[in-house]
Amino acid sequence: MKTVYTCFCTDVIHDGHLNIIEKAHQRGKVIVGCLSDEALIRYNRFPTVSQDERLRLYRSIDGVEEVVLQNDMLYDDVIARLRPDYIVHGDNWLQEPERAIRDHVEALVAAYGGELIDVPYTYSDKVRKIDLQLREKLAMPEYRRKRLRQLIRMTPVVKALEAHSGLTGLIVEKTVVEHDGKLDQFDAMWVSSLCDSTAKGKPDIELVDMTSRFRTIDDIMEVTTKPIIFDGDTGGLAEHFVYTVRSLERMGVSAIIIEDKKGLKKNSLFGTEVEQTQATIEEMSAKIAAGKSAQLTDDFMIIARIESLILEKGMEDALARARAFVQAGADGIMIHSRKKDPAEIVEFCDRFRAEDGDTPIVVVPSSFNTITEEELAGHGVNIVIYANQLTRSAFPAMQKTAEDILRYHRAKEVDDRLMPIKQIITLIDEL
Ligand code: SPV
Ligand code: MG
Repeated sequence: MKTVYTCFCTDVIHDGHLNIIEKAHQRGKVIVGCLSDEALIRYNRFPTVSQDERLRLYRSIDGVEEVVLQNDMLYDDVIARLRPDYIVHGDNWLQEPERAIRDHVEALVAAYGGELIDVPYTYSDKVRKIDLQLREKLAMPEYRRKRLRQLIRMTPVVKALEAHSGLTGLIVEKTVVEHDGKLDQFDAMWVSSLCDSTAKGKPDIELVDMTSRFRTIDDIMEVTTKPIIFDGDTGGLAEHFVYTVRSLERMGVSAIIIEDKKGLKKNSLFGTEVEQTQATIEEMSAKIAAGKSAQLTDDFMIIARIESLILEKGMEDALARARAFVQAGADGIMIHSRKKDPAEIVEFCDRFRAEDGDTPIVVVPSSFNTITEEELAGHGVNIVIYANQLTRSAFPAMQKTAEDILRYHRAKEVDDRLMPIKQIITLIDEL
């Protein structure tokens, strides 16, 4: 009896999957692989049901002999173990970026005389609708809100990129790349105060009010499903902060990060070049505690951001604050630095982790940008935020275009570096 292997990464079985099982069954004994959560979130979209539920679901399909867990999006381990005569997959993976995975699998099976079969993908209204329903489910506040905590458990490091509009939200949502044969994508969005303010042409001094910041979140939420980490600046007065927490929680935001500063907040990357006042441990702890007692779900996170290294108050001060803020109820600690050398961040993370193995650590490597996500994770970091890179890449490109149109009195000279009109009008999916 021949063996046929297919790997699923779906939460719902539709006609397309049944067709694949049928085609597989015609050739022999069907073994279905269930892509693990950790691999799935890089390869495809976030699961709406647990790994165990997916295993159970696949086992219940008629014609499936065995279900195994596939821990990597590359099939090396599973193929070495099972040596299936055939591997069957929908032909949608002939397209980029999945094509790299497909070609890798083809080479693996060819090496021992196996065969890869690309089954025509089932494009039907029913399949399209199921796909849309899954997407909508992920966008619902109750699913989106808890997703950050789920991600922290599922993946060694959660990767967030800034978004300040529907369009930048879509970039975070949809960008998938193939690198070294594997696919990768961002996990979450960071609604940066710097980029939200900059997009509105305003300074990053808590001038853009909460109503306006919520409007930005709403624009992003309308077109995305990934979880949102909100940059809450100082959080304002504790009496106001509790309302912010409730609003964000209701909207489906996963976390707010508040920094231990008071008075006129300036952007941290100014460091000590401008006057900035750090809140006392007691003031910040009281705000965290007020926020925690206002929140209604277990999903939402209040993360305390420590500015001691930015304000040159020293490592001991940073660590003392971390301890106190966790004690006050903080669900995570963000440690910030504007040094190019990551040494002080690494030292903080190592020392904090030595005494606290659980509390998530968040870092924003804008200045210390040579250290990799993997290295940061090795020092106990759970969330890496790329806080402003989309804004900083878009602005010079737009400015150069404006200058060149003025210079040449026409737009021909800039056309080569523009997205084609045809592409921009089809960039946004319509329902
Ligand atoms: C932001 O993105 O607004 C931040 C991070 O707060 S930083 O600009 O590095 O202070
Ligand atoms: Mg900010």
